Amino acid sequence: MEQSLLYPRTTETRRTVSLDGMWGFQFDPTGKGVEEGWAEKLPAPIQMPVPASFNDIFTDKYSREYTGDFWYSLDFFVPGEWANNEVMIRFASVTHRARVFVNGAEITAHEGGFLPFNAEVTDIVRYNHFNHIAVLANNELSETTLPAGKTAVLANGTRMTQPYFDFYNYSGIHRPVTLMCLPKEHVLGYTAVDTLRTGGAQIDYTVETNGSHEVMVEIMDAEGKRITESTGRVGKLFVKKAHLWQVHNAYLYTIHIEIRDGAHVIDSYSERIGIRTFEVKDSHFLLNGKPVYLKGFGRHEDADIRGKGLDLPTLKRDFECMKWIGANCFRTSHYPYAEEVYQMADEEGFLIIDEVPAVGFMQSTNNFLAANQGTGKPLGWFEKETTPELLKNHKQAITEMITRDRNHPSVIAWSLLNEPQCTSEGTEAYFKEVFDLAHALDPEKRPRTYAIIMMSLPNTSKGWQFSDFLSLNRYYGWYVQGGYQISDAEVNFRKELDGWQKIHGERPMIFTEYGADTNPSEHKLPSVMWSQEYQDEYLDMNHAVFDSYDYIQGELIWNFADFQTTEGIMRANGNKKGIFTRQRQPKDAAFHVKARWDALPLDYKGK
Ligand code: GCB
Repeated sequence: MEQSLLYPRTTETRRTVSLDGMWGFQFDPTGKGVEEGWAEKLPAPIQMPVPASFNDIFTDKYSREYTGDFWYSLDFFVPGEWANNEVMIRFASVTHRARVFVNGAEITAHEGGFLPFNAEVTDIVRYNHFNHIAVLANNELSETTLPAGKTAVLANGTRMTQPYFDFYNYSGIHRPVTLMCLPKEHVLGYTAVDTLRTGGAQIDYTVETNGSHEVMVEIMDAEGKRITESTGRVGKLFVKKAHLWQVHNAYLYTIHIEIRDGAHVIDSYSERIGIRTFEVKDSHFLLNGKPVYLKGFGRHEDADIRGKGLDLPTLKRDFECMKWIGANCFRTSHYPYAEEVYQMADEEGFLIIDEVPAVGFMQSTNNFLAANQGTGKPLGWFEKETTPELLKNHKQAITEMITRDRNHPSVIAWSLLNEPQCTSEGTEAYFKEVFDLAHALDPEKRPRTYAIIMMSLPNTSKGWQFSDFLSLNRYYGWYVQGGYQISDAEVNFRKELDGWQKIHGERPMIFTEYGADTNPSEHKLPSVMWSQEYQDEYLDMNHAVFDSYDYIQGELIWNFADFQTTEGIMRANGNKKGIFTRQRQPKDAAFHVKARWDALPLDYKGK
């Protein structure tokens, strides 16, 4: 049976209690916790907020950079009236892996730091009593983890994370923890696929339950009025004169699912859904059959103090900034984000390219600067002894991401890797497996893509044929021929695009990254790299290039906001390519980009 990844909701038949708040916390550098009984009682715990990354809470460097095992613990109460139901504890994410113990017994384990999992505790908890939960988490990276990296050991014996990617390895319980009580027979999941028909929309649905009682499905309009219903685990619903979900005009219906025994409701679950279609056709993206040009950003879950911990005020501010600047799309670079992000995008009418944490798939200390990429020299990332294990973890992450996110109208595409090394022989076999899996798992068959690294060209990259649309990360005028050489950068950029133009076929192309590091306090006339003036010039050059190729159908700037990275000579306390600062205030370029995006029609280059 698949693990239910439904969002936790209280309904007529379901109860939820938030376990967010202050938990006990302790590092376990020698990994002796299990043996020494820490699952029952943590020695000298300090307090740690959940959800949050632990890193930037600390004032000492050892704790901030800590790499290895660490524990969280909490006493929680289970109501007596919940006996005879199914009781679960749901973690929306623990980075990067977790083992969960309740009242001393190990209940479950989960690999991967950006997707949810449940610990079923029905037979372990004491009802009408306090119970004890302990989570043994670990934040180490390897070449089989998503994301990939390694752990170095300093001469003094301290472990240190070395990510193969360009964001800080924030760690902890990053998203909400929920205690849930479900009826023993309950809904595990559902799918709903829309087709536009004369006079309305058809919704083909499936419902999965863990029992055999009858299933009923209803659709309610935004006022809560029931407009259509059906019975059965598989069926069709028809919504007359359907109010379609559109960019920045997001009409939402509610799907209501019940398991019934005659008049008795065994389980009920409701969720807001949008009716829309999305497809790639003739080098265009079509939303409800009409062309859309994608404008927006690659983003990160990243903010002061809380790191990658879910923070609703920051999230809301991000959407306000994205609306203000005229964006309509973002990529969840480089991992699936908190479920609340997708819910907000559903409500606000934003388009999401949903990315699995397959980043750092390259032998390089920072994947943004892989000097030998594109030379045709085999690097062999997909031919290692460890590749089968990596593929297994990759497939698990894809399965969980698509199962979790498949019903969001905002999710228009799956990004299955970011900047993998893709010039060697094993690339095609590996890519085929992950691209086929995404297609098989998604009843809507959303288009699939991956972000192609700089210098990886049509004749050297072996993976691009698998993509339904092409996504390029390009830094002409920044990593390549920056500053006074920008005119040469433009020439070479156009040369590359002329090459892709010959072979892209029906596939549209978008830029999933382009950007220039910019210090928000730097003004310079004439411009120099890192000044606000140069960020504008860099964007102008890139936009002029995009505007001259019809098959380019989208521009996602890197990055929405400045974000934290590992320290080093390439980064001045983080990556500064944000159009907004880390505190979500505009750099000069924000006004520049707003002027362009406000003027571009939604169906730009649609004819
Ligand atoms: C990239 C990576 C992204 C980096 C970015 C940069 O190609 O995909 O994670 O942050 O470049 O700024 O170098």
